[in-house]
Amino acid sequence: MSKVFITCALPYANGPTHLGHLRSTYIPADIYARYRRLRGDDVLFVCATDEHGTPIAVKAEKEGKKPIEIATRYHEMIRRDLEDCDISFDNFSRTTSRTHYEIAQNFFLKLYERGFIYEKDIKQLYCGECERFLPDRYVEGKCPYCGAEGARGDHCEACGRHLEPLQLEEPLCMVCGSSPEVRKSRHYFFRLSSFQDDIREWIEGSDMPSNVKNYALQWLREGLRDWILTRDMDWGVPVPLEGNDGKIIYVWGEAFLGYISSAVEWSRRTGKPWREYWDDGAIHFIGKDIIYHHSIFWPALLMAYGCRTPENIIAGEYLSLEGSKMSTSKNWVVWTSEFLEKFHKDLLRYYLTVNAPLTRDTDFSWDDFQRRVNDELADVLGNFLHRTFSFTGRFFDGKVPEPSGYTEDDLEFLDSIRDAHESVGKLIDEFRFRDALMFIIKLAKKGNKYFNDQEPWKAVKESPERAATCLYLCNLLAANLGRLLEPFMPSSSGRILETMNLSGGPWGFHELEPGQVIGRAKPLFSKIPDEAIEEEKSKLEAEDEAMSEEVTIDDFARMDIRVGMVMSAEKIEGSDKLLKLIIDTGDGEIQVVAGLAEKYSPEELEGRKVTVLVNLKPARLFGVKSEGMVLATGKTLNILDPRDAEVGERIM
Ligand code: B3M
Ligand code: ZN
Repeated sequence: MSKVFITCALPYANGPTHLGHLRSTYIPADIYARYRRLRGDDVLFVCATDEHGTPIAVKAEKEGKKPIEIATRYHEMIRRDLEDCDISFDNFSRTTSRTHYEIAQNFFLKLYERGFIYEKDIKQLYCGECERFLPDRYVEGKCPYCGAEGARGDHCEACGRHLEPLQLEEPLCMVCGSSPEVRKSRHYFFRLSSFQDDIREWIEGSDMPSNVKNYALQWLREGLRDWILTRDMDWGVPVPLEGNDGKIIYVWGEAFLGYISSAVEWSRRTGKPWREYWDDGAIHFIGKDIIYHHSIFWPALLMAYGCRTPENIIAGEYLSLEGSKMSTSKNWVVWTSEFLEKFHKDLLRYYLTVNAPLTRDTDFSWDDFQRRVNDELADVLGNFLHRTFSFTGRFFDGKVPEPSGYTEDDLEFLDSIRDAHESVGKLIDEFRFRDALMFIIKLAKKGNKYFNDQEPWKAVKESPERAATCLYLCNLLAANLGRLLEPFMPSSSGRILETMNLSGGPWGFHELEPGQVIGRAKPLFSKIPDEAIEEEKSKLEAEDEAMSEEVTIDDFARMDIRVGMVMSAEKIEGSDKLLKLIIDTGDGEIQVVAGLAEKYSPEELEGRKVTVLVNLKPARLFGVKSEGMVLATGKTLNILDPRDAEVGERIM
């Protein structure tokens, strides 16, 4: 028996999970963890939500909430999503726990004391309006490489390149929209460059999958540069050194410690030593976008600390949706919770596993999902189990019959049942989850063929002992299928074994006693009707239309644009651009924050008619609620003046 420390990448607590997360990381990790437990290994399987970083802080600012409120909301949703998919974590924590803060700060201090962290003054973007530095996603601008608008301070979505805020052309503050200036600030850097040789040696000597190895070696050839480890922000783990108010540890400088802090929590609860699991080997399951972080940065941090590096890194590639890249901002995704409202979790675990090897990009398509569930789960696996159980019920009084006089065919069939656990186990050991699951389906297919060839419905009248042998072997296969499926589809596995009045057990071939009582056959996998798939497809089509550039009459009609009257106007403290307006819309007043202060004084606007979009989703600007939008020209800021119209009239 060996110990193993298994982790999943920590999901950012800024949104619920979707099928992409499950496919690349959570389902494969869970298959592996369950399998190792069945093998009798001592498994510690942990995760947590990653609750720092600018996406959460920016989202909080937009919603007028505290970052911890956003993080708590999504922590709960993510926890539920993963539980609902039967992901069997031993502990699921948060990087905002007190334990995590302590561990992350101690780690930072130790690296500092050992001389692996040094200080340096660097230039940063600073927003004078908001009086703060603008890290990562607090700025947007034009990408210097591809020219795309809306590139973020850390990343360009259009060309996929990593960016630094200072590289952006025409940068704008994401909070107030003004142009930031460049200022100096003191920061802490990690000496990543000095681990070049050690990391290379470690990668070359490891058994990591080729996608991880090849990426890592390519980056090593390009040469490692030191990493900035701190940010000027208040949302995060504070830098644990004197004189650093307003500085935090960069999210990637502490998130990894979430693996450890989650394990420490588990140790406190169970009294078992997490460190022994780590020292026996850690296996990280991640998505391919963070291979750099896990294969270069994290092991270097561990080396600097003087701790064992991970044993393996398994990186799942991307999942697209109906042929297009998934995008949460465009709602081109299938959310886990929405999926589970309609379909059983095991259908998801099944399809996302058999769809393609983990090391290849693949696509989620509703038609293909339906086809595989209907053809493989219902027609092959479900059918085999159903006919076996109902035949046993009808002709053998619901008890597994006694076999006798094995023929060549019987023996060959028996052999394939006997060898299955070993073959499937070997594939799982190699992280080839798709091949492992397909092996099981093929075995069920073999079961169907055997059943057809033996024709027990005839034999039961002509030579009952042939029928008994056939049904004995079919039940034996059913029992073993039930156990083989446990890592992949734990809930269905449980239902198969329950029907057979069996319980799960260690990984390996299981005998079956004649006389075992088999319960009534219930259909295990039903076919997905076309209508259910059509419904999902039309939901996506609606998104697709919403995404297209053209606006339909209906799109336009959804906008409630009216003639309004400005009842009062005042400046917003701290902003040269914004005014707070109270506008009469004909049926009630709304409050609007408008960027008109550079053109109009409050007095000039009071009592004037304006054109205003009244059903805009409310947002907060400078902490002030805004429920609509006053229409004006882009550069010259001239309001569209409907002086001849009545207040409350709709524009259409
Ligand atoms: N929170 C999620 C991601 O980049 C990130 C992972 C952290 S793992 C230590 O996919
Ligand atoms: Zn600003």
